[in-house]
Amino acid sequence: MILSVDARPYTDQTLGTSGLRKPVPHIMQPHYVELFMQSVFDVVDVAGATLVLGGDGRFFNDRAIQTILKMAVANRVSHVVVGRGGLLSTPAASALIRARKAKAGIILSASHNPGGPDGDFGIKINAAHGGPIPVSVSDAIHQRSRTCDRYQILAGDDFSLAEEGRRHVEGCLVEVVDSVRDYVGLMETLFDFDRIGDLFRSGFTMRFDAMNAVTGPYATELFHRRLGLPEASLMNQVPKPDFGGLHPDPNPHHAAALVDMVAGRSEVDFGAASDGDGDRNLIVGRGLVVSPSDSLAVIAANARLVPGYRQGLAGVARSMPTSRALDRVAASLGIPAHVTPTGWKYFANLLEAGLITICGEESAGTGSDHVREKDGLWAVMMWLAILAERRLSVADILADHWRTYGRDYYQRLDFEEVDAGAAEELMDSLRRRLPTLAGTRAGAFEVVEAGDFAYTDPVDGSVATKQGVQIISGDARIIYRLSGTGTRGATLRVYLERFEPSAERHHLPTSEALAAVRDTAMAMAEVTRFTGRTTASVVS
Ligand code: VG1
Ligand code: CO
Repeated sequence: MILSVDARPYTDQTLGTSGLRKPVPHIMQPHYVELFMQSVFDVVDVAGATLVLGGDGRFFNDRAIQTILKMAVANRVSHVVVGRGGLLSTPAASALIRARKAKAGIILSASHNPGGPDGDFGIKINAAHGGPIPVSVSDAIHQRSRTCDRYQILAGDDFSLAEEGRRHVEGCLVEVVDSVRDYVGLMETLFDFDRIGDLFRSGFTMRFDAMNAVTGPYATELFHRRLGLPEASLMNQVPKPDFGGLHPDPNPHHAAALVDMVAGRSEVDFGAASDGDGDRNLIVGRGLVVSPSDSLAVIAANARLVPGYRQGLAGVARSMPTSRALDRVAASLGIPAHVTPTGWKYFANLLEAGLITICGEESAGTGSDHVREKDGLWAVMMWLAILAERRLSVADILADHWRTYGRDYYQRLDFEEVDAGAAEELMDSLRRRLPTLAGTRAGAFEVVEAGDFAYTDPVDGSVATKQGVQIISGDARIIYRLSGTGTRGATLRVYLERFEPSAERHHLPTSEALAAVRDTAMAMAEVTRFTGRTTASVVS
């Protein structure tokens, strides 16, 4: 039986950089998920459509997925493809949307944010191309949610998601699929598994940290069962609703155990980790953590060594705050390098139009045209494939890269949970001073260009403004922007970058190489005066 339920609309269902994201107690308010999903179903017009549904297994994943399934049936969706146990990584969901020609995908995740009853929950909506919906659609969903006061839902028992299978309910086919199989099949089309297996057989050692999140089952199948990595080389590979208390953000701060083992004590050759929903990656070598911006540049420079990319790259793209290391590779390959605002939706358009093959962000998201999302395990596979071909250490691959292109020292400072009003004031104050900043000097830093990043999408013509304040001084660059994924107060991100052409100066600790840029960045925006902070909460 289909019920029609009346409820009072919520007015705060805005979609940020990556969908709806809220603290768990907030999202568990009566009818909150239901009204949001009804708005999605109304805007996307799902009657008769195929949908893909799954999540990263965090607290409330199991409840939300039942609600959404029952609402999908009530809204006359004709086919729902759902991951077994309610699990799907973000890149696996993207692949399934494309393979099944679904109209949309619903991914239950707050990505790299902590989980558990006091953590965060999120709902990401993807389009038929497999990537995040464009801003025009997320705006329409938010608009609809402001007045949506009734939703349709199937009354009855929960669906069993424990085993693969198909069930028809009220004209809707609910199909539970293996969450991993299709994804690993896709990896097989891109990589030479035997060559990577040879690398492991040669004595090369690795640790992969799934951070108790969704990539555990994927990593077990891919690295252990298919490529022969010993199971003991996998860490935290069983998904847990609270991520075992870990914060599943693969950066040196939150993946400290892995970083200490590989980069600190040099106990293994290669370490990698991914985030809550499996779209980010961290790459670590003996004695060093690879900066995500460098990782992107190395992957692009070496892509032709990998079977899936033998024919070369159509173009590449990075988000504006990502370091310019990628641009140097593109210039040397003679291919276009696009610069987009933060968030994968912009890349999705470029990928869809065939303008780029590989793209990435400084926040440890890297991906290619095999899906329309960033893909953590794909990035790890790219590194393994490159290491298998070149048989150099991670440190030597980087040193060689920097010798060829120069080194872009890079660091991101996150000031988390600062007062939202104060953060806005800081940005407003900077924006007001932009016209007068060019030509000013702060120590060695002479401002050549100062602006607020705006982007016109070459594919759909949409315009995004106020995407981050960028201050450029020849070889150095400072960027300020506010996070669109935080759920408590505001998070100010300050990005620091300096190009160093000379190989003799490629071995400085990053914080030392960027000390002067950091001091300038703190002073120019008066970070301490506005936020009360002298140091960042997280440095990555
Ligand atoms: C952050 C990152 C951004 C990334 C986004 C979604 O956004 O900086 O690069 O695309 O998270 O990642 P923000 O607005 O907080 O800086 V995830 O792994 O949600 O899917
Ligand atoms: Co993520």
